[in-house]
Amino acid sequence: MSIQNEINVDRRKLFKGAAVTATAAAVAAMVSAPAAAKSKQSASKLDNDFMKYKANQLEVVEQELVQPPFLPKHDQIAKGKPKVVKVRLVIEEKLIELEPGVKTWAMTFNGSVPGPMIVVHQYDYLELTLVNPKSSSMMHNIDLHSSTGALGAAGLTHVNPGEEATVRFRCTKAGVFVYHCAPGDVMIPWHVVSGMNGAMMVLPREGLTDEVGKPAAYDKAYYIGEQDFYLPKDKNGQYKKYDSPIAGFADTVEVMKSLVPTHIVFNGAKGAITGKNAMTADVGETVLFIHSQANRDTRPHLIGGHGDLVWERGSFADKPQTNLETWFVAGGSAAAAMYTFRQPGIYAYVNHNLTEAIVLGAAAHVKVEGEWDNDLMEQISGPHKI
Ligand SMILES: [Cu+2]
Repeated sequence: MSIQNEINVDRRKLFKGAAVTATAAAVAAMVSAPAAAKSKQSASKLDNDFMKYKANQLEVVEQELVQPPFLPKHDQIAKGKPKVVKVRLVIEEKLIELEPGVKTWAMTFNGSVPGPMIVVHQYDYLELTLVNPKSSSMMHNIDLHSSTGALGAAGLTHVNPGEEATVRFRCTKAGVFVYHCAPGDVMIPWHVVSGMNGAMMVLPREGLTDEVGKPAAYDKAYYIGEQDFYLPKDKNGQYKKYDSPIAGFADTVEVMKSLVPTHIVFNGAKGAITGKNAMTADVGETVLFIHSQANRDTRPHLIGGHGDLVWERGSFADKPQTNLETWFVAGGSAAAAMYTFRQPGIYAYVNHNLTEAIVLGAAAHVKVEGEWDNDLMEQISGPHKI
């Protein structure tokens, strides 16, 4: 047995919870040198042609963020060297209407629930300025799951009302990721379920690829942010109203503890992505749907369509799954699904816990125009008496 193997055997014993004897402690000390070398080696794996450029050598571009379900203008295939992509998120605490007559205090990035989608390419830097206007009533920050570093930048971005902070990080992982406010303790879930979250897409530099590695471009992309809300009710079963976010804090936490949401909606309100605000596509167009849920598991389904390619857990380093009927989004993550529409009509895009979709609000529409294909579906006989 080599020295390295002996060390490994002894490490396993150590981790099995054997009492730490003087001998074991000595072995642990011996282990530290090779372990350090190993970690240095794996860290260096990140080095590549793109990582050699540092932020001060790169072009700086500002990304104009837009309200969901839309994405900011972006190239699917990166051009040239990485860039420093600057974005500005302005916090806004505001009353929003979840359904007619039912208002709640939301905490938002740029005024929308969810916050805007940010799009960069792998190895770009994101330089994010978080602005907390004087008009806010409390401190906020941002934890970006796309970033690398303790607390996902949350520890570097605590901003009190009247303050702003800027953080820059290298986007080393390609995929779709959640970001959210995380000010500490019970404030974390409260801010998150008050709408203070969004998503970011880090595209591979060569763009997306299918299950066999062929390019997989999209004609358009939409961002659906799903949000669970926990609204307190009075003795008569009516939703309570509060003069400020903090006034509803204690009652809301009590409802949150039940883990039973009163509303589960897409883009901040029941029906927000239906009717004149429905997503649109033409037959033959390929659409990328990005779906985030910062707090709770969900399961998107496109009624009458499929997920041709689905990055269910969000990582673009993994091959997409193909032809899924429903896909799973773990709470605290985002997923991407690509579909080429084959038939016209109004498609419902839902959380396929159908109570959550139909009763609580997690449903949207895609209006698709084009020629109907009878070969794919045809009514042979309409409803008539048996
Ligand atoms: Cu916050």
